[in-house]
Amino acid sequence: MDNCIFCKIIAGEIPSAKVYEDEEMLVFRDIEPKAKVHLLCVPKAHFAYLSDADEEKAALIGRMLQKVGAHYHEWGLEAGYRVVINQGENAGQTVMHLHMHLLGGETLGW
Ligand code: DGP
Repeated sequence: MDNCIFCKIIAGEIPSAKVYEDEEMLVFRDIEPKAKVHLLCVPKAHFAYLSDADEEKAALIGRMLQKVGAHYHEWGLEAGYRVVINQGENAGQTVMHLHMHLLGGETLGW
């Protein structure tokens, strides 16, 4: 997708601190961390919103969550983590490529 910053990160055109990659997803450090550990988990296929998820995309999101569950202890999240998906203006979504925030590495407030 032209002009999508996460597509550029996925394509390797913009550098990122990757912690995990497989054929359908990438996990890398957020550039503006809101917690000691703040990762972004991104599907390689571009779509903007959680509400765009048809059955196929919902299954992909499920697999992404499964992979997070299999690997979080390697990423400094072993004491627990929060998953956040922002959608739209009121939630503060700034990058229109679906992503999960993984927050942890410390006790999180609300
Ligand atoms: P959201 O507000 O849910 O759309 O979060 C987008 C996040 O993406 C925000 O926490 C900052 C992060 N971000 C934006 N641009 C870049 C970038 O170029 N590299 C990395 N690593 N993170 C970025």
